[in-house]
Amino acid sequence: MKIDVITIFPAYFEALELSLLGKARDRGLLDVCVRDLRDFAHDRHRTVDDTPAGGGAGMVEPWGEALDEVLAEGAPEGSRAPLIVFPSPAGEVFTQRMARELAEEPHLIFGCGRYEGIDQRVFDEYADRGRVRIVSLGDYVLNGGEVAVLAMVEAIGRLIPGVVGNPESLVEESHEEDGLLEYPSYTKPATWRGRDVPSVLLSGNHAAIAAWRREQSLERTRRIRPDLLPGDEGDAGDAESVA
Ligand code: JBH
Repeated sequence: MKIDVITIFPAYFEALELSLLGKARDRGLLDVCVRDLRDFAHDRHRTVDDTPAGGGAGMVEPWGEALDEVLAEGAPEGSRAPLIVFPSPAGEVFTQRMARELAEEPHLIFGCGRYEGIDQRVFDEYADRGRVRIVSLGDYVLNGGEVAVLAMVEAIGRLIPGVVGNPESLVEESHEEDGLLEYPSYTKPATWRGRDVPSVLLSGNHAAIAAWRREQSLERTRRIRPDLLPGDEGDAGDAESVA
């Protein structure tokens, strides 16, 4: 998968050199290219604010030129038109379902705007010419799209085949499998500071363990995220829509 990121803070994306995604890049599974929006500014102060001091082209021009350049380069696979994603608190909420959809794309382009947003005409221009999605990480305020894009790239990147070594670990997680929260996990030793691992987990009875985990998932979901349960008001109840 090819991922292009346009940002005024390229340093945020150094984190993508670490850990699993860094390895995926080394192995050629993921090709991430981060570009500085300021390289497309028209003045020597490299202004990308919406009202440049003393007048000028403003912010629309740099966005247009940066996106045109990325689009002109095309994606190696080239088959499907790239999808442009703009993080914004005014977008549709990013979910595991959306991560799965985006993981199927050969080429994603992320445009990181400030909280105040990007000029509407930029969205309109590229929606006319191709595919655009405006996506929010959640109902809280960030200063800009960078942290949202980091989260999305991690959620999407780990779904690319080969990125996570054991594909089974992809399913047995909150929001996957059945759309419920994950059950509590325990490791060794069997007793730590007087706290025991629940005895059923040491019983070797796989059916009993599965039933216990299911009950724990349900109880947790009821208590913390009742909106995820089937039959809840709103559309999040159906496992497919959350998971
Ligand atoms: C994007 O994804 C977002 N969620 C919350 N705040 C934001 C601020 C700027 C860009 C977001």
